[in-house]
Amino acid sequence: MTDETQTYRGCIFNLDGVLVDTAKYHYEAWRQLANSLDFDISREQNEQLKGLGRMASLETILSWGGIYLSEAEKMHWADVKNNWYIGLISNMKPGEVLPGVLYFLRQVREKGMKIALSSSSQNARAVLKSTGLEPYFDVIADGNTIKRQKPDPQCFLLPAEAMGLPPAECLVFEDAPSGITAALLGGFTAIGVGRKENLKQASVVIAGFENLRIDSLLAQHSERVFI
Ligand code: GL1
Repeated sequence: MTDETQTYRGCIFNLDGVLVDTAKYHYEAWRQLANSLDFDISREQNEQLKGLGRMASLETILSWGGIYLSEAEKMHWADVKNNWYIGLISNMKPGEVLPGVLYFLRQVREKGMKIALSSSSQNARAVLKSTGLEPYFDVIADGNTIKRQKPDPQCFLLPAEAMGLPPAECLVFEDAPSGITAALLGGFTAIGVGRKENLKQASVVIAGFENLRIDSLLAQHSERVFI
């Protein structure tokens, strides 16, 4: 049960690189695509793809390689990359959930808060299933339902609405700078997951979920009083 003084009643989590280490598989598959077109992409460039959906990622990568493709060719390469990615995630196990995530999700549940996923990936459900995370979520918004690219706040407004909560009562956990901007534009409190220098706009930045207490996060944001 949430108590009456509790400001936040829901948490919205990004997936790739926040709850599971799938970001490395996306990078591997995108890199394989770039290599097939005779160029390479670096880890630094890959950082800039964070938060972008499939076609927007492809467009960005092609522009780095100076490659011009027809719409039909782009669809073809997006499918090729997706098949590689699906191959890479097909053997994912619960052990690939990032440290501390399960314990944190349980704490959120015990607080009586709702839990939603917000991911630009169309493969989000498959990842949740193979890692055993799916039962923790009340709401799943993914690349099949979210149509606008971050920093548009649609990616968080949709799951908040589906949880029946206003943005002011939700904490968003996000690793992409464009996702932090999206959360703030939508009126959410943004918790950055990763390195402070990349996530300057976030209210708080955490390195990950290991040893993280929901109570201490709620205490840090208790200035917003729920009426
Ligand atoms: C898409 C992109 C990935 C990544 C995710 C969001 O996933 O292809 O590189 O940016 O969105 O985390 P997918 O192809 O699975 O829809």
